[in-house]
Amino acid sequence: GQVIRLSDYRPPAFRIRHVDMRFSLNDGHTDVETVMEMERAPDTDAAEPLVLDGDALTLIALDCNGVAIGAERFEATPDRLTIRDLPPSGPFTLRIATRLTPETNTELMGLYRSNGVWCTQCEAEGFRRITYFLDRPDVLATYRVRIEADREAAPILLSNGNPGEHGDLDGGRHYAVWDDPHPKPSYLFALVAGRLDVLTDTFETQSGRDVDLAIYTEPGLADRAAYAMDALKRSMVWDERRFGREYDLDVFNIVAISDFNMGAMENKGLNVFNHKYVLLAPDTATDGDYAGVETVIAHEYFHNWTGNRITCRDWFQLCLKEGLTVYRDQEFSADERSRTVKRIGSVHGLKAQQFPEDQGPLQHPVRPRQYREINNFYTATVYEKGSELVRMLATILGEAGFRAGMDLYFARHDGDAATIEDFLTCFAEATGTDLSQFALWYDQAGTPELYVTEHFEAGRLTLSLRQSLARGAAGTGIEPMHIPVRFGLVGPDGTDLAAEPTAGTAEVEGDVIHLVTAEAEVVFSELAERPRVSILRDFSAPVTLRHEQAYEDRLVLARLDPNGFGRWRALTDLVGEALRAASMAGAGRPALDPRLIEAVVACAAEERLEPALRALMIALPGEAEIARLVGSNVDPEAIHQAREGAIGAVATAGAETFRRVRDGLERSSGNFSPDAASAGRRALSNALLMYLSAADGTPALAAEAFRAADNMTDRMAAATILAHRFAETPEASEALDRFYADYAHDPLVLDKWFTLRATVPSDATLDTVRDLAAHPKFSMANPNRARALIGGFATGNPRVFHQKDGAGYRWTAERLGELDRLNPQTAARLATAFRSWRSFEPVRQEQARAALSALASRPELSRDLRDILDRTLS
Ligand code: BAL
Ligand code: ZN
Repeated sequence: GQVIRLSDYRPPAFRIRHVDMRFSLNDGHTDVETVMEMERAPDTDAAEPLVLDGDALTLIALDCNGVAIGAERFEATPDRLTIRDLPPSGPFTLRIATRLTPETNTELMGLYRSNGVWCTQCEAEGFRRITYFLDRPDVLATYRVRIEADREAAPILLSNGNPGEHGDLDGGRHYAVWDDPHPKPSYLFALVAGRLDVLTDTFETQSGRDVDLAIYTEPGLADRAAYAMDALKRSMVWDERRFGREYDLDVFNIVAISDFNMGAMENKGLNVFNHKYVLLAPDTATDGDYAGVETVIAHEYFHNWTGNRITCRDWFQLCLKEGLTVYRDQEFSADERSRTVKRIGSVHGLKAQQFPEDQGPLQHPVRPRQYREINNFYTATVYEKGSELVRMLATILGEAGFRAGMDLYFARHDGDAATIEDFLTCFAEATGTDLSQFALWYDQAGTPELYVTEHFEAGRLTLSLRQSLARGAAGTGIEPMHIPVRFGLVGPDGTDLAAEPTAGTAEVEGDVIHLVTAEAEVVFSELAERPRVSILRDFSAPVTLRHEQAYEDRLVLARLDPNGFGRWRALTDLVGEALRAASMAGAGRPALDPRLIEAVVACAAEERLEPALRALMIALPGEAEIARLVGSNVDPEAIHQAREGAIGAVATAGAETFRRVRDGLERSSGNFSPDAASAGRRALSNALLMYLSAADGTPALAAEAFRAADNMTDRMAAATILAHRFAETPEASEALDRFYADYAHDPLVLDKWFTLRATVPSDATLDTVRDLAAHPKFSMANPNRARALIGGFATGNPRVFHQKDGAGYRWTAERLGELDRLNPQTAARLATAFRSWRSFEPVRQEQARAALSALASRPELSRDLRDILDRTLS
């Protein structure tokens, strides 16, 4: 495939001011007429032909200013339309007619049908599957869209912007017109038509404008959108209060769709969602699902300003909207729920997803410099690390400085297609800060290591900090960066000392050390006793911390660091290191230090910690996380045994405490509430249930919990314990059968059942996943179902996926080959499960290489999957 480079960026040679579209939707085909008001960009060659993007298109008609363009003046292929001899100056109108077959569009890009509903996905390059266009984000136009369809088949007709006229047509058909007054790039175009139910509400903006809100679902499901609607209204309030951003249309519509490649899409005024991120009921959705809906609803809404009003100049700037919008949704969740718990979750996700990406063959900078397939850059690096960079800006500039920079960004770039340089310039100007070194974070790939040592003598504490960055697969720079290091000096009573630095080579502002050189020191004097150093609080920079700290100090911090994040980190790092050592030592039960076990157990009972935080403190690092800590020559079987041994040890030591704490927790009694505090109690209760079941060694407790469950969180937790820890017991089979019987009609719950079965860490699971792939309810064409089975297995079952004989790899690779023929984007995404293959021991490495090579040798692979495989194998 062709490599697209940032350094080759050129502004478009033509402008499109306004787009008028007519869609005639029919069973089996859709006719599209697009009328574009265009002109040449100033200073471009008057003889330059117009080259429009297409993808699998059929041209039906083409004219300019109302006159058909002769065949000698244009050339149309499925993926390009070249037109010569257009007017050398001044405006002109181009009309293009295309005919589409959304019914056969299994890629789910462009216009397709999901359960009979017509819908679109245009980001990044799907609009070119609807009409020939300058399908690039720096071409902004206003749109007017007229949709015609059979009234029975599609009573609801939606597009971007505000509703215009609508009415009946002959033959049982009707039409609706939509006007979007805000110039937008084509990737934000959307159309939805079909039989849909709706949940409506209203919102009054801070300036007193009324907005009609609507969430559309498949028939009979609108009541499951209530929490999403609540989250939407809270998001609208939050963006006004926190960033002064008000909504700007008369309507805000959301549609929940069954077949969707992404989580959701921020199309202007018409967000289209994977129904997984809209539909909730206590009986079908877990607390994690509720939190996910809140996050995604907020994220897409926040894009209205960070993404839509200000969009990206080109796709290399993707983090400009995604990193910033993730930061905004994380802050929203932190404000709405528990800041500490939210931060731990985000950091956990960053380390699980982004760190392996940054340290493996798919490494790329937050702002990539080149790509072959942009769909493959909707990554944890662009999103999650991108968000961390915005968070560091906020830490470096302080709350007021950050807000001033954001205000300037909104004021200056509203209506623009902007770059990272534009963004950073606003913060630099608003605060008088030189951010040129900070900008390296966007261009240098990899996870910096932060080394910290301490020296204490005669009341004087010296902290020595050093940063280093290894050159990885992306081959980008390794210059020292600006690393904000939040810290605290914890006194013996568990409070922070108010110590000011008295000397050193790094600037310290409040509780932040600004490390801008390769090495620096900070000195604190006249300390009455040696404090415990709590470093990188709140994970103030996305680095790997190498802190040489006495084991005793770490145990103390795990018990009394007043910073909740610091406590969690101290404890889980100690446990992680013990599990890493035990895994590397090979077979045999690990000797977890009894004091560490005691620290874990004590957390469960610590009343002053919110239950959600206690649940996080007592959870042992997962097998994938331990594999990451081991780093090379990884043996997943040894990791599994080590972790199981540690669970057994904690369970035995803690059984009494755990039982007492669990009995004392207020349990839900029919009145389910998804609020954070209630969810936290369920999380703790279920974490304890896992340990109690392990201590008991029988499925009895979990089977009882499964029967008693009155919500999906508890039901799923019990089913997971049964399926994963007591596989092949009658209790486990009974629960799985019951679960299937109760939910076979509910696709979102059925996805959970597929994943639950695919993640059982036992030898029989390969046969299970083979059977599941042939199950009547399995569909490769539905991305959620494919992800539930293939993704669940490949990323959620390390022991069996990485089975030494390579059978797990081969099964996965074969399924990816099948999926690729239907949906390349989803296949490519799932293929990233192989990204860390070189970190495993040699036999598994060879098995993975063989499976990947066999897949890569297929001649008919998509560009998406080929790109991932080439980079993974290189
Ligand atoms: N823009 C793609 C989906 C999202 O990040 O919101
Ligand atoms: Zn986004």
